[in-house]
Amino acid sequence: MIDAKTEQVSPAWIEGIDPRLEVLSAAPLVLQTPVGLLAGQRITDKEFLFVRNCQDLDEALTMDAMPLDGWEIELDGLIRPGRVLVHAEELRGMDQVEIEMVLQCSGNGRSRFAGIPGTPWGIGGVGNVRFRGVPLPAVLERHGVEIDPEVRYVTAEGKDLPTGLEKPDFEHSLPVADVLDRSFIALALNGEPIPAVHGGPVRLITPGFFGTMQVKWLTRLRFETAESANFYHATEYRVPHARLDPGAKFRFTMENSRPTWAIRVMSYILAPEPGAALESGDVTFSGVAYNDGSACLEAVLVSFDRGESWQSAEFESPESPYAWYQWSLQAELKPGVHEIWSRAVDTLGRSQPIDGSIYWNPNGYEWNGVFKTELAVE
Ligand SMILES: Nc1nc2c(c(=O)[nH]1)N[C@H]1C(S)=C(S)[C@@H](COP(=O)(O)O)O[C@H]1N2
Ligand SMILES: [Mo]
Repeated sequence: MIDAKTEQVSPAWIEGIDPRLEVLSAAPLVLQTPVGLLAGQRITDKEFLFVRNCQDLDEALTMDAMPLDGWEIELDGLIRPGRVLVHAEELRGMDQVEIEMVLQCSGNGRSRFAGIPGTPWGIGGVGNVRFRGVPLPAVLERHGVEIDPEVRYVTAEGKDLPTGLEKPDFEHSLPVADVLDRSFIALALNGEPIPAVHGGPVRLITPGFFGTMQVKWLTRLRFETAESANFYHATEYRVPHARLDPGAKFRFTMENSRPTWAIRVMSYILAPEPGAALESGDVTFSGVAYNDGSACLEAVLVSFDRGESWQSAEFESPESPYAWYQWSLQAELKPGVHEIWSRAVDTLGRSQPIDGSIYWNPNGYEWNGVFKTELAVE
C-alpha cells in the first residue's frame, strides 16, 4: 500500500474496498468513508465500511475471509475450569443471533473539537451493519464454564500485536453484566464471513458499545475483578468524568475517567452533500440518527435558523434498537447560503448539545454536537 521510497500511499488498494475511501493512516490502516457513500444505504456495504486498526494484523490486511479452522479462543481468569480453549469451528454449528447495529469509532467527529492530536476523523468513522454469531453465554454453557461471583470485567484480546516497543498490546475490558447480556462471538458481517480486515474469522461484538470495544481477531477473554490497566483501555479511549475547558491538561486515572463504552446519541445530515448545487424550492434532506440502543429515539429535529425553531423529520424505527434510523425532511429553501442543523433526542431525554465542545476531552472522543452543515442555493 505504501511506496517505501516516497512513503506515499499508492493507489494500489485492498481489493474489495471502494477506492473512494479516504486514507487517514496507511500503517496502521485507517480508512474513512466519504459522506456520499453512507447516504441512502440502510446497511453499509462492506466495501464502504470504515477501517480502524490501532495495530495491524499483517495477514488481515485483506477483505478475504480467514479460515475458522485452527483458530482458538482462550478463556481464563476467575472461571472454573481455570482455562478453556474454544475452537472457532465449533461455533459454526451452534445457534446464531444476527444484530443490525451501528459500528462507530469513538474518535468519529474528532476534528470538530479544537486542538486535538490523533486521527483527524471527519464523520466517516461510522456505518450500520449486521453481525451474526454465537452468544457468549451459550459458549460458556457448552464448555461448562462457571464464572466466579467476584468477576466484574471481561477483557478481550486480539491476535494483532503492537508494531513498536513503545506501545503495549491493544485490549479492552467490558462490564461482565453487559457481556453476559448481549456479547456474541461474531462469525459473519452482512451475511458473509467477516472480511479479515474487519476482524475475521471471529470478533467479539457487544451492540451499543463504541467500535473500539468490538475487538477484532479475538483470541482471549479474561474474566477478572478489575478493568484492564492497559494503555488503550486506561488512558486512550477514555473520557474524564468532569467537564474540562478546551485545551486543559488532564492526567487519566481509573477514578477520574471512564472508558468510551456506550455510543452517544447522534444524528447526521447526509444528503444533500455539502457543496451540492441546489436550486431554490423544495429540497429533501436525509440522514441517520442513533444512540446506544438502551432507549428509542423520540425525534430527529432539523433547524434552518440556527436553533431558533425546529421541525420534526420523519423516520421509521428500525427493528433492532442498535441500528441507525434513517430520517428525511422536505423543506423549501430560498436562494442564499443556509446553515442547517440536525439533532436527535431519545425517550430518556438524551440529546446532542448545541455546542459539542462542552464535552471537550484531551483525546477528542465521543463528539456528538448538533450536526451542522452549510448549503448554497442558487
Ligand atoms: N484487535 C483489534 N480490535 C480492534 C482494533 C484493533 O486495532 N485491534 N481497533 C478498534 C477500533 S478503535 C475500532 S473503531 C474498530 C473498527 O472496526 P472496523 O475496522 O471493522 O471498522 O475496531 C476495534 N477493534
Ligand atoms: Mo476507534
